[in-house]
Amino acid sequence: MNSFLLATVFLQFASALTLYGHPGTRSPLCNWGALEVGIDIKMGDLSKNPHPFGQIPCLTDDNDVLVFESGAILLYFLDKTKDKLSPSEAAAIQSYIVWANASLDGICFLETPDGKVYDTGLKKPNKNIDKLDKILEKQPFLASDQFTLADVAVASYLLYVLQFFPGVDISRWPYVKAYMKDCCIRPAYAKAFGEKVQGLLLSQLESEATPKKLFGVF
Ligand SMILES: N[C@@H](CCC(=O)N[C@@H](CS)C(=O)NCC(=O)O)C(=O)O
Repeated sequence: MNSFLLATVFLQFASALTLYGHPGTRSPLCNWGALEVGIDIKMGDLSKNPHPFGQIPCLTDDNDVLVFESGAILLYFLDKTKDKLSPSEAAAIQSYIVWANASLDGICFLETPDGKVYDTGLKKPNKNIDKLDKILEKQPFLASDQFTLADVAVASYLLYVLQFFPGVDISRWPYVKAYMKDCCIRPAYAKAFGEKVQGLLLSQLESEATPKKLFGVF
């Protein structure tokens, strides 16, 4: 092997992004984001998960970079790909990623004081989701007329609600519901979450019937 080839192989190995995660948790949303923006990641050995609080997802890059919190991982992907975006698009994507984690998470998943998800706030009216519906009445995606990491952040949480609370009635937000379908139908969603999850969610988004409970701990 000549030295150029050796250096190329070394660089590829050195810059490998490793995600510590598991199906049925938040980590597939990071796989979804990586697939959508064309970033290669490999899955790490969970027994070596370096997350400081022992949670998933967690990402490492170049051996000395460690990113935890699903939103921070999406922001890391944004940072690596933002040269293709205008400053206003990048700012909007960043804002929606933080909004998904800081506000939408608490609406979608109601937790006991010890952090166990016991219900979803989408069973009741919500003024922020009303506003989201109004935004999505006017535009197909959140930060641009194209699908972006903003949509990965927001749609993944909305779709997790259907995964963990199947049959929840979201028909009071028709534009949000249509948006969830447009995001769920994407090939990268199926690749990250599995075709079975995608099929069961799409059947909920297309019909009023109560579907089967899916697996997973959130
Ligand atoms: N806000 C964190 C939440 C991470 C989280 O709660 N992860 C769960 C799986 S979805 C977990 O690792 N639970 C096990 C634990 O907390 O020990 C994020 O978005 O990454």
